[in-house]
Amino acid sequence: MVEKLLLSGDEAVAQASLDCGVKMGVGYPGTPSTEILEHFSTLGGHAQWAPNEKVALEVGIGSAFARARTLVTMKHVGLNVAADPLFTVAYTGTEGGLVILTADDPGMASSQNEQDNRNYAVAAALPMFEPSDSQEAYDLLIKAFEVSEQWKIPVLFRMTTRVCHSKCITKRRTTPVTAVQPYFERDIKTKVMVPAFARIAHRALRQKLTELAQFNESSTDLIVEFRRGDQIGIVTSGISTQHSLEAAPDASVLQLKMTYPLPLERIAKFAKTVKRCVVVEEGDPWLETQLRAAGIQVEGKPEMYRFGELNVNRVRRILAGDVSPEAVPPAGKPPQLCVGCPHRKAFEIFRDLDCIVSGDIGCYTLGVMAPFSALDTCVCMGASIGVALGMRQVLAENQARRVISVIGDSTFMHSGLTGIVDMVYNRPAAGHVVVILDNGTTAMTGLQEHPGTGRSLDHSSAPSIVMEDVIRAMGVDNVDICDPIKDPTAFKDLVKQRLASNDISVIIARKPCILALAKFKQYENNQG
Ligand SMILES: Cc1ncc(C[n+]2csc(CCOP(=O)(O)OP(=O)(O)O)c2C)c(N)n1
Ligand code: SF4
Repeated sequence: MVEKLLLSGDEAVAQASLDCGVKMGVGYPGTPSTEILEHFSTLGGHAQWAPNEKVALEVGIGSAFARARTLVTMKHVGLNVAADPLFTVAYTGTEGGLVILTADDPGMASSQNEQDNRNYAVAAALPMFEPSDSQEAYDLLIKAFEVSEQWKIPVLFRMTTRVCHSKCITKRRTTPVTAVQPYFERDIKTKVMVPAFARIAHRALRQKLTELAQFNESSTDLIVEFRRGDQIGIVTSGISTQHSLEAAPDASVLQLKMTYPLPLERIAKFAKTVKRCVVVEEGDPWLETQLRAAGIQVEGKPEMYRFGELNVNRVRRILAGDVSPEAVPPAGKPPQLCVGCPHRKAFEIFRDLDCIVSGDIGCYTLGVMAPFSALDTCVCMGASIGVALGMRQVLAENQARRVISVIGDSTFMHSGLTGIVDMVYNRPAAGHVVVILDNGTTAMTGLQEHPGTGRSLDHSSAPSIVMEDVIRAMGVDNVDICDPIKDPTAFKDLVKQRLASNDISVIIARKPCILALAKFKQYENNQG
């Protein structure tokens, strides 16, 4: 009997990973991908958080070099962090299946940009799959592993917020998997990317892509044609498939599940069977550009639909060529730091001291909101330190002295350490002050563990990196730990004193996130 489960796209990926014998799940939290590894771990799979996405991919590459089926997960911007190993693992390939899951966030429900990671498939020359619901997420993940192993190539698996978080009935496969015992076999020419070997590998990669395009062209399950009329044809993928099927009941729809390399012959054939062929896609005009470059006559969408998510109504408007202003959704309640959040006191103090706050990404980004309005820059994870150091190097002393870096504990482990290295190495004349808001968790993405919490992904006990020890060892002049809630005056005086000196200083404001307190207690109890 086929087991049916009500699963979100993220849960379906986790279930498929378990069912197809994934030995290693590794990633870094980020909405909307976080639940995948958490669910995989709950199901009994081996899952671990890496300090950041680059390390996650590198761990994944090693595991796949050793022939283990490996899933690496991250949100879309995480792939920027992991881009360095990404481009070269395309050359080396892996013996074990390697699927790199990127969860994109069109509309920026919880992100700093809405980059379209389909561009990475072309840039890194990697095959890409795009499911449109949980069942497809389940089936395609298994397919992605099969393709990865057949061609010894990593596969990009692109999900978007709606697919990650919407639930639907998902049928589980029952075919047992034959587990491969991981082992490593030396093959220097394919695994050591010095120029002489990389030149050969690049040609081999292009050959694999030619074969994969043929595979896609001749597949029976990766291209689905919904034949419903010959006036309008829609070429689409991912969640836009669901919107298109509902928005245009008389249109024929060609759904692409493997979106790179594209099955151009099949698409060209489809386009000829309809009077008007429209590409419906969220984000960049990525598909449209590729089809046009291949000489296929398609219409795209007006520029206004490049921004935000699509929905059924917006797809109707695209098909009608409607560029009239869209109804503005009612403004929701703006997000705020929780009442009792320990970050609050720190931001009151930065505001009162008129600091130029070089901020970072986490709950504390909300220090930008009233009544604090105490965040002057926020670019990407870890940037609070580098950006502030750049300011300190060029500003006149009266302004330079006001610059302060504010970063969370998880973000510090992710990409703050190298900022400290720069602070010590390229010491600004007026020194610098970094404040780490250490609330003992990765609060913003749902209270995940990180290398400093002393717990693993499943919240069991683990070794911990003691940030103050590491920072002291790096040669920072002053490293102080304080509790801004218990003694706000002492915290304020300390910040003032450090800003006035030419020292390089780190102040760790240590106070647990109030939403995490009960969980911390529970983890302690579990560990006896
Ligand atoms: C490259 C990248 N990866 C992941 C994320 C998702 N993300 C945003 S902030 C954050 C960490 C927040 O934790 P912390 O710095 O400890 O701050 P807190 O929310 O606990 O205050 C994560 C994982 C991101 N924005 N960018
Ligand atoms: S979840 Fe925790 S860190 Fe985030 S705003 Fe609430 S109390 Fe503050």
